[in-house]
Amino acid sequence: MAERTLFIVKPDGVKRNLVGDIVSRFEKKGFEIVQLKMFTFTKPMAEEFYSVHNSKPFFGELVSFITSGKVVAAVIEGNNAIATTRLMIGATKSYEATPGTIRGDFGLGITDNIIHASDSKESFEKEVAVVFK
Ligand code: FUP
Repeated sequence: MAERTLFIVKPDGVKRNLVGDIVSRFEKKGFEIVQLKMFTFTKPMAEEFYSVHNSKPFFGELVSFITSGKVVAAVIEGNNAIATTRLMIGATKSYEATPGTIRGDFGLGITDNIIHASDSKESFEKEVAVVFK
């Protein structure tokens, strides 16, 4: 069933010139790119985007990192988009992510883990409203 999700290449991915490789993986997998944009998160946008984590000890670091440089956000569409995209990005801790996934192939960090992707329909709807408003 066609479904939409959102991914964001984080500031570390943009700085390391990984945007093309990452977008290409989703295109080659068969997803349609519905929206695509480069921008820099403001602090209020980042706090809203990550509000589910606002009581966590790493919240300040997370907001500081995501606002530290340009990001590239995409809405993509295809079968089972949310779960399939989560499989493609890999585990949160890049050093534990399976090789073949984006985090598994390109990084070692946790906060700097290259890519974000919505983890549910509710997250997608909330996140897309923040990013593509
Ligand atoms: P994910 O959905 O895989 O991006 O991971 P989470 O929703 O669990 O975490 C959101 C973001 O918080 C992660 F991308 C990285 C960051 N994070 C930390 O900085 N430190 C932690 O201990 C856990 C997560």
